Amino acid sequence: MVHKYSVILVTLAGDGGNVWEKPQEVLETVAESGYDGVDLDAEPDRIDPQEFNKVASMAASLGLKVPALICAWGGWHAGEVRDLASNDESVRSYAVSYAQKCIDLAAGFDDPPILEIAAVPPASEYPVTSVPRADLRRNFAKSARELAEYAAPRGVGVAIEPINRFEGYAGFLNSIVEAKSIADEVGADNLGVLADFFHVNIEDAALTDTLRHAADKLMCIHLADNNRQAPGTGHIDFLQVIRTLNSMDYSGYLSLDAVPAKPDWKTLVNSSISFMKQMEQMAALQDRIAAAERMAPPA
Ligand SMILES: [Mn+2]
Repeated sequence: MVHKYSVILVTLAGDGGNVWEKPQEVLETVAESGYDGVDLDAEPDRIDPQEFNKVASMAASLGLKVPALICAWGGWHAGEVRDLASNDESVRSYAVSYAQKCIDLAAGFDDPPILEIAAVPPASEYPVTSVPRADLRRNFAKSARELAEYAAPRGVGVAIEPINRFEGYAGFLNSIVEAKSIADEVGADNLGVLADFFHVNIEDAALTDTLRHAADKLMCIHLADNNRQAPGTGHIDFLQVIRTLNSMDYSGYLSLDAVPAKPDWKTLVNSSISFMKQMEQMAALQDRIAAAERMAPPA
């Protein structure tokens, strides 16, 4: 099965691949490497709409879709407090209003991208958050419901990305199991989960079991090896990952989310998709070998 791949462009920005500075070079590199899309930053108040539209149309002219918009959550990603799980209602509703503007941005596309949401505190409280986890869950579920309701008539999907305990709330919404239970509880058709292999590798059980558990709620994948570097450079079994996604008929994107971009952004972009395409070929080869072995030998 042939899967669809994208690159989260903000992951390249700190290592010489800033799409807002050199859109042509970045987008051409991604397109020529064989990707199907690019995930753009969701910063409607910070990125000039003209600049955003220029990059989006340049991507389209190179045959690249925009499957997802990437929000920034938490103090150090966002430079301001955007906390969908906050006990402070004014903080929570500020985060919801930011996400609503991002949904409006998504709705402007012919084929609207998915929006990624997460629970990230203003500052890490590892190893255990001081806010009661039941409060965090209630607050986040409320935000997720509000956003799913806002997004539905605009044709936008919302995907909950669990974040590992060191970056997110330590003890809350670190796992796919918890994200899926919130998506199930809210019960909106346009609300699902996003599996980032770096976070999943830290917090969940076996990766392939986790993908199967997410099942039809799995909207998007963030692609990296366990070391958050190019797939194939760590110890995740990507052949099994591909076999699992094939067995699920997964039709979403795998968006490269390896940070920082090492050894350099172009090598990361190039080598990641060539490795994944080789895994797809090996999975197909396994199937062909099995098919050949089921056939009766020639008389
Ligand atoms: Mn991610």
